[in-house]
Amino acid sequence: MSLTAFITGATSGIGKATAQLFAKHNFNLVLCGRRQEKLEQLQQELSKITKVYTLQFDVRNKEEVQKAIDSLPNDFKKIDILINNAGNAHGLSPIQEGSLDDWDAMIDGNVKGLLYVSKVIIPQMVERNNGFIVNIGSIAGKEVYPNGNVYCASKHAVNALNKAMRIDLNKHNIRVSAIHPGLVETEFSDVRFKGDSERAKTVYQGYKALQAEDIADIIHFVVTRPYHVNIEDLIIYPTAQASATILHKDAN
Ligand code: NDP
Ligand code: 8X3
Repeated sequence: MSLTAFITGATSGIGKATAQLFAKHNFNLVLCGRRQEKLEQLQQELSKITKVYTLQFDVRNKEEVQKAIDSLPNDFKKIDILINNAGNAHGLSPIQEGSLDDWDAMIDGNVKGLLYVSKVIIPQMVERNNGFIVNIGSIAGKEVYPNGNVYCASKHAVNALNKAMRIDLNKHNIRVSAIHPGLVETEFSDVRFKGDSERAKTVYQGYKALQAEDIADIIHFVVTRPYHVNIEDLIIYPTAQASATILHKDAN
């Protein structure tokens, strides 16, 4: 029987690539995001190859999260794999110049949103004594870089929660892993720079950045190990990147 994967932030980037890859491998999919038209496009594309259900909600709104997950039809209620991927950076400025709205968006989305979704889904995994949670962190959750302040804090929280989940869920036979990418070319920088696509483009110029498909491939590897194998976490860089702050541009 096919496993069901529940992917937050499936409307673009890493989440979308993961949905596309998992569909090819016959996972049933619950795909989540705020942009309804993107969810519909994915539903159309992927329901040709697997069973797909979409849920439109904002992870920052705990009532919406609960209502959306409660509304799942019977065929999709049993979630085998939760991929906590939804998140973004908002802004890149010294802490004394940071915007409170940006800070709220990052703490509420990247940290509290991940918790709200997990809180609704974990009990069924505990009850079944089986399940897998993949948390998408970042190199920003392992290091702090200039002007990254609150985004880095939010991803350090994801790193801590990943460890916390593994400890607390250990006796319930639930696997918990984190993926910590470096620079991945997605809509991430467009969002960080609030639609300034020229500035966003420069982030990925002068070297070959990771692509969303590279990370999807790693996520698929992690969730397809035998059940007794649990990868704690993985850091993945583009070859041109050596740390959060060391990037070799224009090498060729
Ligand atoms: P994208 O901007 O391409 O995708 C972000 C996804 O998250 C979208 O599907 C978006 O959907 C969803 N999302 C954002 N905020 C919310 C919200 N409040 N409620 C529901 N869904 C939300 O970026 P990436 O694919 O790059 O990002 C995915 C994850 O990977 C994030 O957690 C990011 O921090 C992390 N990451 C990214 C890296 C990079 O360099 N790109 C590197 C390391 C980690 P919608 O707008 O439809 O709601
Ligand atoms: C995204 C990668 O380096 O912009 O998490 O923080 S970085």
